[in-house]
Amino acid sequence: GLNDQEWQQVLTMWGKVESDLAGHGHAVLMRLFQDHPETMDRFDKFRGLKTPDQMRGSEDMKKHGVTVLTQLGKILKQKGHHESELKPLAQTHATKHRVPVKYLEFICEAIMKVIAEKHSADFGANCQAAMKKALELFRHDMASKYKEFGFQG
Ligand code: BLA
Repeated sequence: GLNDQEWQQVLTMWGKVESDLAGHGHAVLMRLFQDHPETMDRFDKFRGLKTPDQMRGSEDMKKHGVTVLTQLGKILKQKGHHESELKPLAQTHATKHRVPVKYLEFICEAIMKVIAEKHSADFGANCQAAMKKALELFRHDMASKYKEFGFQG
């Protein structure tokens, strides 16, 4: 797990993400779909988006970005005691959206990159390491819940 100082670094940084949740969320999804185009196939609702310009202009993508980062923020704020926030998310992702653990890793990488781009001055090595640990914990716990729902991920 993370120690108090690491959680503090994570949540201080998250405060900066929350200053423009929609902008960060949209950038994360743009980055995810650009680096790993296959992840887009999970989304029926993004089927019509073919070009980066269409993605940039998509209100739907912006909205989903807010959904993603709002839920992730709720989880991070539990500082590891996130069972009740994580379980319903793992359930839909295992049984309905069928999102492989590998894709969770891809989006976590995209989140790290977007924070690094938008907040380079405040995202030093220690803070990066803390955020990476928090996202690894999230993924690890999602993966174990996946198994409880019978999805190998
Ligand atoms: C939907 N994803 C959702 C929802 C939430 C999240 C809260 C709506 C409620 C639900 O269906 O459970 C949350 N999504 C997250 C979080 C992350 C995220 C916390 O990406 C990452 C930190 N979900 C993934 C990944 C993909 C994904 C990596 O985690 C795809 C590559 C897909 N999420 C996905 C899909 C939906 C969804 C397809 C349904 C979207 C819709 O049709 O509205």
